[in-house]
Amino acid sequence: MQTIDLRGRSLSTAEMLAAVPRATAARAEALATATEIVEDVRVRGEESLREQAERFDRVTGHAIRVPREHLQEALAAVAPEVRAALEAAIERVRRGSAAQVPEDRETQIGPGARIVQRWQPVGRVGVYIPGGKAPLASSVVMNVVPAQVAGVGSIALASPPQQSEGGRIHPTILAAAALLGIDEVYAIGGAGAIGAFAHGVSAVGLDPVDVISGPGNNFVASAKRAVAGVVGTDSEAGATEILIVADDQADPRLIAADLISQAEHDEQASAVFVTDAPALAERVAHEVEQQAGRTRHAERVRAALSGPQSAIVLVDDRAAAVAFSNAYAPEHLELHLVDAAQAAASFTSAGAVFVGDQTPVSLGDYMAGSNHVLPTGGQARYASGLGAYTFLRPQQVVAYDHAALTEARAGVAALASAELLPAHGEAVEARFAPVPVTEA
Ligand code: HSO
Ligand code: ZN
Repeated sequence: MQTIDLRGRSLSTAEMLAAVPRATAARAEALATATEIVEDVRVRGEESLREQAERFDRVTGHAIRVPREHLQEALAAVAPEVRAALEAAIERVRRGSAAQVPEDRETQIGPGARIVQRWQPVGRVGVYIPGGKAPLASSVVMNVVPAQVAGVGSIALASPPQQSEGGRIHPTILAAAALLGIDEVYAIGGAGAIGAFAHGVSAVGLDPVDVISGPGNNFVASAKRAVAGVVGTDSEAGATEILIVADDQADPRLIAADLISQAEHDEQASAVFVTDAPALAERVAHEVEQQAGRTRHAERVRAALSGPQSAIVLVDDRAAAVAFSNAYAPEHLELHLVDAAQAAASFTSAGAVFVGDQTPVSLGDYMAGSNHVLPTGGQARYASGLGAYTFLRPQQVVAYDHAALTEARAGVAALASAELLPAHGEAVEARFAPVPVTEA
């Protein structure tokens, strides 16, 4: 890992971001291809999906709509410890997500004038789970549970057909879906799945959804952009990021292990370590070298850690570490600080904050009860992770009686006339006109 020494320098946000630039995906090209794929699915439906399966997944003649028996077979075959872990994760994420459902609130604007702020679940959700480098069964939990907690009545899931599974979806993904009671599952991959969810494919019984969520590569993210305005989508998840802030009391072994844990996802993953303790920085660099050589995906990890998107960053003091972290707005932020619990309040821009050295990101990936679908690429400056609220729409329900309308009558008349929209005023006045006598 490169070391970047920012000590003695006062940098602007732009300069801090330039010091450790994120890996940029080739978005423009992917967007053009993804848009074509989505459009082809809209126009040609099942035929297009089968062609894509042959081309991208090397699978033909598979069941696009997964039969219920396949789900049950996968559930029966899953290792007992994996099943138990999935069940525990579901329970914990369900409890964590319940706090994300706001209470409806009624406001009395005046006597007889009521506004109820209610939170309405969307009707139907499509969850996409990729099949690439790792079969992310935990992502099934992280997407489906908040939708269920929000009260979404209809949830469908799609994941690519696997050549190695005879055209079926990865069995652990199927098992997770079955455990969650999801029985509408489709073996469709990539941008095609996003197009299918957005527009529906009647030949396979797939109705359009209202919101699409779930991780995916550059093409999946681009396809989500291509269907903007047709359906809602969760925020685009790019390559995983971890930023760790530590003081001189921290344990370099744990810091190295956590940096490597997220570098394991992707060559493009960012692992950033920020400290004001130069001796610790050296020990972390050494530990990373040692541990990276021993890990299963050593090559991928090395690529991620040696890229320009990963670095050890030396800063003057805590304030500078806070400034750097808030400017960077990482997907995951770990605080290895003696006063981590109090310090957490200063770190305002991160997808999720992991407090203290007993709270590693990989706990959050599976079992913490928090959600692991989090904003990457600096989106944490303005966006949040996936939660029950992703599937809820705030709506205002307005109810006035005649007396309350009388109170507002003059205001509507004045503003309607000022805006040259007299019919607006007349609509209110109609409530005050004498009832016309109809002749028999
Ligand atoms: N760290 C990933 C999520 C994940 N990790 C799934 C393991 N499985 C992005 O937050
Ligand atoms: Zn992870």
